[in-house]
Amino acid sequence: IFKQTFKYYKQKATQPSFDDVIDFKNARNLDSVIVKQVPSPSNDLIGELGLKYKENWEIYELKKVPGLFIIPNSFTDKGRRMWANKCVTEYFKKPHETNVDPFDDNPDKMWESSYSLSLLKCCPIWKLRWATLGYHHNWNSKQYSEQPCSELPSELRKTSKLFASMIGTDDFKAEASIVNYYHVGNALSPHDDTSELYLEAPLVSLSFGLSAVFLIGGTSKDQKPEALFIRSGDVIIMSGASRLAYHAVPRILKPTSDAQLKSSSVADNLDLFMSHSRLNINIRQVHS
Ligand SMILES: O=C(O)CCC(=O)C(=O)O
Repeated sequence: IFKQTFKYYKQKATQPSFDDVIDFKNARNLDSVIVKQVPSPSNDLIGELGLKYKENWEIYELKKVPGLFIIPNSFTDKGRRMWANKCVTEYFKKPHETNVDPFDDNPDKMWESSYSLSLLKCCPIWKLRWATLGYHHNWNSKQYSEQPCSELPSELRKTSKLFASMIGTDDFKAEASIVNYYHVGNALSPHDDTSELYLEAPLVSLSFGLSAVFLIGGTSKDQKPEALFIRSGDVIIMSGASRLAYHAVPRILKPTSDAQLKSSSVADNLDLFMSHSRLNINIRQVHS
């Protein structure tokens, strides 16, 4: 039944109905969630990590998927730019691993002549699908490297620790991160995350750029998943029972306005890229 729902939201022939999708921005289907408030982090940390100043932070938990928390709209515009910029200028470079390693000898080639959307689509940056930081996850063997391939950047460590502490996990150790790069038409098939050797720790996931439909069910594919919109700046935490739940990203939503700006600088290139892409950074603890 998970696969059916996945196919429904992934379909290209007709646009699926989003009536049942939990939507925090437009306050739809929020009877499926429980909300609680947690105190705001320190101002220093908020500034450094590009987070929003809020008196209290609201955390939502899915009633049907206990342990799945969403903290919507957590980053400022400047913060989102900072994170997006790191994904497309730093996180794919050696010693981190990516699916486009041949370009690592000259990472600046990633952006070569990307001054319009059609040119951008020819750039190596458009072919980037994933980067792994810290312990490298081998996609075929589904095992982590014995030693970390790179140091996990401090902003990833601090952000994941902060969000883990919001759900009461104060000893989270950020050891591995996967950055997923998506464009309209891409999807991530139903899967569970069980490669980590310690599965009690939560997984913290940050999203930037285009919105997506995210599905999360239970430990069996026979369980009907819940569908929710994930938007730029939303944070998801998978903990407890939901940590082992099947999940998927069937659909990346098209840009609302057709951003076709002509770019002449690196900053404009980032805007062009981000208005046609979704970035997901998830941070994991591998060992106990
Ligand atoms: O892109 C997402 O929001 C989910 C990513 C994910 O499930 C994964 O990397 O295992």
